Amino acid sequence: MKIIDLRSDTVTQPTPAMRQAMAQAELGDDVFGEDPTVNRLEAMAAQLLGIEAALFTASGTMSNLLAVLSHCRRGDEMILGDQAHMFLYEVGGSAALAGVHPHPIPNDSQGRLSTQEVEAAIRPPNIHFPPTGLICLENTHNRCGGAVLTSRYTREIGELARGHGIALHLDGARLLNAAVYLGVEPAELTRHVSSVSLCLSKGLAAPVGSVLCGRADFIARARKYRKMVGGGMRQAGVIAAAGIVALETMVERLAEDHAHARMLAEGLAAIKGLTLDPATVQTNIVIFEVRAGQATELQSRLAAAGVKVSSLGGSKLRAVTHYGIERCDIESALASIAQVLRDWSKYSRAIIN
Ligand code: TLP
Repeated sequence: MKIIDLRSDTVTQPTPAMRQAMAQAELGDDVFGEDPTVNRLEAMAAQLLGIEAALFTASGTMSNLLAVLSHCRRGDEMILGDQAHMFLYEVGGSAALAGVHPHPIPNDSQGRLSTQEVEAAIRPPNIHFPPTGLICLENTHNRCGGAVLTSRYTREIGELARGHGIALHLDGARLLNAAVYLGVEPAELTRHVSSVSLCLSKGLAAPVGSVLCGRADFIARARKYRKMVGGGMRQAGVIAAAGIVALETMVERLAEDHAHARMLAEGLAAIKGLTLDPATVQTNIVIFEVRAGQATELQSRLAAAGVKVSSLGGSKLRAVTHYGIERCDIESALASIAQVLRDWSKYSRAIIN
């Protein structure tokens, strides 16, 4: 049985060109700033995002943590969405390691924060309050089904942050999906932020890594913090080489993942027992619902039928399209999912009767 793995775009395998580039990469000690391949990747990422400097890190989680450490002081507060990856899925690192208190406000279904609510959450000077050190956005928004933030919206929050002298960090793990969806240069989406983290190991298919981009002084601080958290990686060019190939060759093809996600969403919406609105699917993430409390049960039934998805708990499941998933995989996943739901409803009827 062929397994169709839609749990995440993190499961992608490196391309043959990446493996070749990794084997041939010129290397040096990156802690001394002497790895030419890492230096080249950092320069490419900074240029792509129109930002002064970049730092290669082990993961998206590490980039986001370094951003918090470098923008804030211990005891500061950061405003972010209640559905943000940085709030929900990064092991509370901002609180545990940076000493920064999260101040979550609601994300709307498009992954946005309301400007009024952000403004209201900014702390005025008061002996009782932690100072607001950072505001965070996420583009595309993972928990909000891969929703895209536009450059206009990012500018709105950027201007608000700047007006209050507060840094704005963008978790851009899938920023290039947003740029491809909108048909804009990635730099359009980063013009109004102070820093951005971009993952190389999701839809871009590199095996490891993320880049954190920002002003040179910010990146110098982040570099020091990266060493502190054990992220100084020595001959890291061996993995950065795959990141270079990712940026050079894997961006345009994200459109295929988006088309596959749309096709998957339309198919899922037609299956009895599942609900979602396919029109809301913009990029490569599809969130769909089953009856309340049954997501985990459905996830294991689907896995047994060779289709792996993630359960988000309660009624929600997530499927992510990526490099390695073809149109025929979507067709066969849909056929298996429909069969699993038919069998499950027969079985439930049998139990009830
Ligand atoms: N997301 C993973 C899981 O952690 C949930 C996934 O499968 O989607 N920002 C965003 C928006 C992310 O989606 C992720 C990973 C990260 C940051 C963290 O990246 P890594 O896994 O490289 O630490």
